[in-house]
Amino acid sequence: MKLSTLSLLGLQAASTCLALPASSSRDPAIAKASAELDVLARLALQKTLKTAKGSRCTPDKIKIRREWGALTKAERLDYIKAVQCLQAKPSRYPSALAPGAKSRFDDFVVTHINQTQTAHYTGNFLGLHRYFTALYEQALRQECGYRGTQPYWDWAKTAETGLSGSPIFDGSATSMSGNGVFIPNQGDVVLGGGEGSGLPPVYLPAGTGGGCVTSGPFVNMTVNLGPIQLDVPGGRPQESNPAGPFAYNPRCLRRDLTDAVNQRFANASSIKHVIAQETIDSFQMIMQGIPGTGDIGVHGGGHYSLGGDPGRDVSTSPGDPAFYLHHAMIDRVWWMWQMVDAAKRVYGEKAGEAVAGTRTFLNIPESEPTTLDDEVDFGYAAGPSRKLRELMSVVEGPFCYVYV
Ligand SMILES: *[C@@H]1O[C@H](CO)[C@@H](O)[C@H](O)[C@H]1NC(C)=O
Ligand SMILES: *[C@@H]1O[C@H](CO)[C@@H](O)[C@H](O)[C@H]1NC(C)=O
Ligand SMILES: *[C@@H]1O[C@H](CO)[C@@H](O)[C@H](O)[C@H]1NC(C)=O
Ligand SMILES: [Cu+2]
Repeated sequence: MKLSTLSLLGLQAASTCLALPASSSRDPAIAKASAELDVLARLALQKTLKTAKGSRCTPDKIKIRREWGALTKAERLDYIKAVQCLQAKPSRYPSALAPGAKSRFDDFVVTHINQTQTAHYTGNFLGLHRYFTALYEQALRQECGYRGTQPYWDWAKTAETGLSGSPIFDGSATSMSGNGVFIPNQGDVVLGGGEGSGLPPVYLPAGTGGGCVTSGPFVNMTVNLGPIQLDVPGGRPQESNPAGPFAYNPRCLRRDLTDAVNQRFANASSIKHVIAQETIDSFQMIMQGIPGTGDIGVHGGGHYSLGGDPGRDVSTSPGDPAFYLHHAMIDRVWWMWQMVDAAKRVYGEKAGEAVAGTRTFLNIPESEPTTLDDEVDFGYAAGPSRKLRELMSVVEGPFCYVYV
């Protein structure tokens, strides 16, 4: 595809992807934020294509990641088929190391579980998850014959349509499966606020499901690993499999779609607010939610609006195949933020420019600052190991893609 066609495509995408009616019932602040986001996405695309020109990632090679609803039904089915294929391929983990890993899909869950404390609220959070999502996409392509790209979940869209009304979660054969069976009176999900944390808890409403997923392609899927740190409704303590983090624990996929969480924490204004941050430190903190503020950020907003098991488990969350659509959107928002000031925000070495934070979850226990030379390694799941520096641009290092 030619560069000119591509930029055109970007321009087109921005105007046609306003699938929502510009009706007067739309919240004007949301409508404004939404239009501003479209402009930012278009600018990010144009700037990225300019950088890519003359590099190894030439315009004819560049892959285009799209919003789920922008895929044709046939493309959605291709993606679903590839995920199911990965779930049917044998694990590469030695069973002594991870007895619960039964498939290639599970391999990614294992390595994510193993790195929870060194990959969230850390300096590598964004780069590591970018690589994780790309390697998953690569596994779908190389091991399962998928010819498309990793689609993303635009939370701003589902905040307006409702989750179960969206093509991602409507439970149809071309969705990522819908809600879980409704469990009444579940009670709030209470996050944090543990004794000694010194922080007030966050109360999230439960959703309209809670039980096993009842429809769509993943209705019979088995979640094999976890739970590890599963937040459950009713203010009960987090659930954790006593047999250990890598033990085999087959159970159904649960969902608890929660529009209120999506709308409150991951609407168009929330995304706009994240991208408006000046430093990488505030960008990544506001994205994940600053503990004690009551805000779980767009990252938490996506995870907790999906709900269920493993949706509400920070460790095991890739065990729900919708994880990768969520993290593609996280990656897209990071990319949009980077491209506002690419000279600083991609490789900048000064404080606040491209990387901030340390090697441990909220710096507990205290650790060294993350650097661009830190290694990102996913064990038996996929590789090779890369330096964080290689993961900073979507058109350099191992990557060659853009979002429309
Ligand atoms: C978890 O990570 C450690 C440290 O990198 C590694 O030694 C261990 O083998 C990993 N375990 C699994 C199950 O991946
Ligand atoms: C789920 O399993 C049931 C019972 O085996 C089967 O009838 C149904 O077709 C399966 N659904 C999907 C989407 O695989
Ligand atoms: C949209 O998100 C912002 C920031 O996260 C929040 O303050 C606001 O209340 C949300 N809007 C709605 C309608 O919930
Ligand atoms: Cu993660």
